Amino acid sequence: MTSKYVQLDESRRTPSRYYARMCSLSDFRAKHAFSYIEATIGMVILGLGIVTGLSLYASYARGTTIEIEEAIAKQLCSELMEEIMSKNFESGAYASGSFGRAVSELVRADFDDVDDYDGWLEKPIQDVYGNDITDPVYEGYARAVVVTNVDIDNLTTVAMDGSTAAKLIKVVVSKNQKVRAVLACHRTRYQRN
Ligand SMILES: [Ca+2]
Repeated sequence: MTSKYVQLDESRRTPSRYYARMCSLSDFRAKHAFSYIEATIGMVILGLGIVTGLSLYASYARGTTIEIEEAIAKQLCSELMEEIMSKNFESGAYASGSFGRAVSELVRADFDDVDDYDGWLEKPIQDVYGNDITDPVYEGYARAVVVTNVDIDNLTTVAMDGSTAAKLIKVVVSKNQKVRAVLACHRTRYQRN
């Protein structure tokens, strides 16, 4: 009985062990092969993720920089426009319809009417007295002004000097030669009913 039992057991166990060992080796190879593929795919995905992430971050940083520059430019636009709008429509010392600076109006502090600012270019940014502003926040910025006579009945139509009671004032602020803000306002000689 014992002998028979052993034979039966060996005949059944030996193939099983062999099969088990063969399966383990096969599984080992399969698992390792799969791991290499997974690792390769993982590295590719990780690499793509890093590249995409860096690209998105660069776009975000660039967008943030432009937004900051635009905010500063809008502030510079508003300040200069307020100054211009506080001046007279035209100089009382000259005939109605006269346009541009008088010979004596050499510096900004001398400007007394809105068209004195026509062709004004400021780089670096200056205060109202013509002093350069050295704050590094404003480094690289420039302000330019264009004043145009426009038809008072059609404010988009350019008019001849002396023929109209309306002027278009445009302030442009750029940073390193790139326009970051534009502000346009109209000024009339009088308030129409
Ligand atoms: Ca003037």
